[in-house]
Amino acid sequence: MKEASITKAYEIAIERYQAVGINVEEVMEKLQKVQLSLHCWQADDVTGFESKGELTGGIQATGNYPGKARNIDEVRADIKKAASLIPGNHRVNLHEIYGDFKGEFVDRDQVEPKHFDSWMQWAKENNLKLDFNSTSFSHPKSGNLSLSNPDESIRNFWIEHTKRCREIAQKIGEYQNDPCIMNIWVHDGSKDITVNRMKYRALLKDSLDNIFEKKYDMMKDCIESKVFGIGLESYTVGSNDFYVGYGSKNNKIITLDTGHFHPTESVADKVSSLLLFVPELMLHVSRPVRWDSDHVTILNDDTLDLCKEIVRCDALNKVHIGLDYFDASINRIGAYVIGSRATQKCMCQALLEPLNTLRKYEAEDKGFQRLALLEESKSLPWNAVWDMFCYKNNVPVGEEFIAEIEKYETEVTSKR
Ligand code: RNT
Ligand code: ZN
Repeated sequence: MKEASITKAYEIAIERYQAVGINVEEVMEKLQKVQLSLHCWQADDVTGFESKGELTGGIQATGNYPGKARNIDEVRADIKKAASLIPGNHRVNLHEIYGDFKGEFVDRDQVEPKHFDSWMQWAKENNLKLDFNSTSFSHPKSGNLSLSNPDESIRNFWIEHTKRCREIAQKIGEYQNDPCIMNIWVHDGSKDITVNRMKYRALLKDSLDNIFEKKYDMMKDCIESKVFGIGLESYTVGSNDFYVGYGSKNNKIITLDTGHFHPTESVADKVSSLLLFVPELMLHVSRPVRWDSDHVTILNDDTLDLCKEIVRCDALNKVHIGLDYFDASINRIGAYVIGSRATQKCMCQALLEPLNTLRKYEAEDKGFQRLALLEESKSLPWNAVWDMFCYKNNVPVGEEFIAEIEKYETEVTSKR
């Protein structure tokens, strides 16, 4: 797109927003600071480098679009390509199974910080920060229960794994001089009715208490709940109530995955409640279609409402924004870029909301005026601000990134 038309539209947008009390330059600065944590697992359908076995744990990547990353170099190259089409400076979210194991089998209870040395160097070279996740799925000991397994040897195996992951996250945080956000999600659950709901939850609680005994200063713990997994439909040990209870009692970050709630539940509405009781939030921005299908995030009401709530709660510094979807049916790098840019577009709109005026109307009980301005702000020229943001960040403006991805597909991924 031509610079002149981007600038012209931007100047008009500045005027329109000024009229409703918004300083667009300030919004641009705030948007620049919003970091996304790009989920490494979109590059290879949650396979990782530990083994090429089946994906288990009640999650599924459907589709077999050609060009999936097959090794660490390809995952890194694909993430770099995606990042080059996303404005701003971002983070990469690693799972333990993405360690640099150099062809050796390293079991989950044997993993060490050294397996992530090359990731730390790579991230530094590319001006990216890293986040981390322990991995309970796709392992012979995964079964239906990991941290809540009544079999002590299996439970201890996963406790050891998670403790090691926390140490790795701490080392990453120290190296990058920025806390590494470490998420714990375990798939534990039951396909059919269980008569032991309390027992497994008590075991999970004990395991977590044990895992969190050691205190670290350069990593932050988050805990992620879920409604159900495939093949684990009747009961989820780590339910929302379980983790909200655990997190508020133990001051842990709650991870909200937008695909992990009942379809009519508003994840946006949870932000304000949780932030009164837990220190921070982590998001896994996704798109559930009928179930936790992990479709590519798009600009829709759910994502928009979520971003608006973060801004309305003045919580940009308390919410870590990660993405979590794995679509294997379309170009995988394209999927990264669509979802990331969609999230940023929502954040851009959220930051442009004429909040002071809306709040003034609300204080004065002017319901019509509040609704009218909410409606009008939907069609204010936010896209001109977004285009300028992309332009200033030297990434393609608008649909221009499609051609870039096609080129990468022709030159790189189609040859895999
Ligand atoms: C699964 C959870 C979890 C995973 C990743 C791979 O339902 O959302 O966050 O998607 O850890
Ligand atoms: Zn998730």
